[in-house]
Amino acid sequence: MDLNLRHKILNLDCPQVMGILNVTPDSFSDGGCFVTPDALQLQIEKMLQAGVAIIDVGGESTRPGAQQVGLAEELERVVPCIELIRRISDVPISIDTSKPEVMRAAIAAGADMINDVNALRAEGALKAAAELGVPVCLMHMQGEPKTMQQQPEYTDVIQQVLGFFVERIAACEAAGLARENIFLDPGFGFGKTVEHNFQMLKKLELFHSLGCPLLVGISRKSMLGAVTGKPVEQRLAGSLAAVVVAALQGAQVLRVHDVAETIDALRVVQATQMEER
Ligand code: 7PJ
Repeated sequence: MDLNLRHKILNLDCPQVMGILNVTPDSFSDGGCFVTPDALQLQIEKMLQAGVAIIDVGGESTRPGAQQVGLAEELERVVPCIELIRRISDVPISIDTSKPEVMRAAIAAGADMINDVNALRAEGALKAAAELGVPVCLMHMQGEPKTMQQQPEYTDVIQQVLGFFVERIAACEAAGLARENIFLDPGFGFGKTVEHNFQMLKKLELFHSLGCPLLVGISRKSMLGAVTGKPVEQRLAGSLAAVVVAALQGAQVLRVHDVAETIDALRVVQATQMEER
């Protein structure tokens, strides 16, 4: 299975690494790290050198309790960053946003894909994505970032997330998006308890049933802190273990902070999987 991005074709038969590039002053694990152009460029070069498949640029933190960011400010954060990456590389870029205006500006600046934690539910987002014609990632979230961790509740988290995907895929297809351009992401930590998150990770392969490639973001998340007792800056080993669990169940794209380490871990997984999926 190949994914057609504007700047490259990505082979999804082996797991690919999406590197997180947060240009926000308040992200939970690396907020404020890359706000100067030099620090930003260094981080980009580090990811490129490690062999990142996609760089995910985000200008609005969606961590629990995070404040929303205005349109002008989000544009000001992400557009120069995308332009900077484009000046030095043709690496595929995804834009982590829920705002249709940011989607359009980001694609115009050189991004190749839309990553929306709100699954294109904002007014105008479906239309923008359909017109732009690029691949999209639909992530599941219960509630909204400000309040989503207050009391997450499901009778069956996997079935309910699958039901959400069925509805969003139908909405996307009705709006003119091609199904082969849709990634699904169960949304670890987005309106889920630690138990919900591990139920989803344990049975991740069930999410393949809709025929779309899976994108998984677990890197450094609090579910890992809950079982290791480690603060966010000490969750690399936990993150790698989680990535391996996801990759063994066929997750196609892994969204991570630690690109080089994750690529090593995935190479080891791949060495044990000689036949193709
Ligand atoms: C995710 C995301 C995720 C997708 C964030 C963080 C919080 N996009 N954006 N999946 N998480 N697709 O980086 O931990 O899990 S922001």
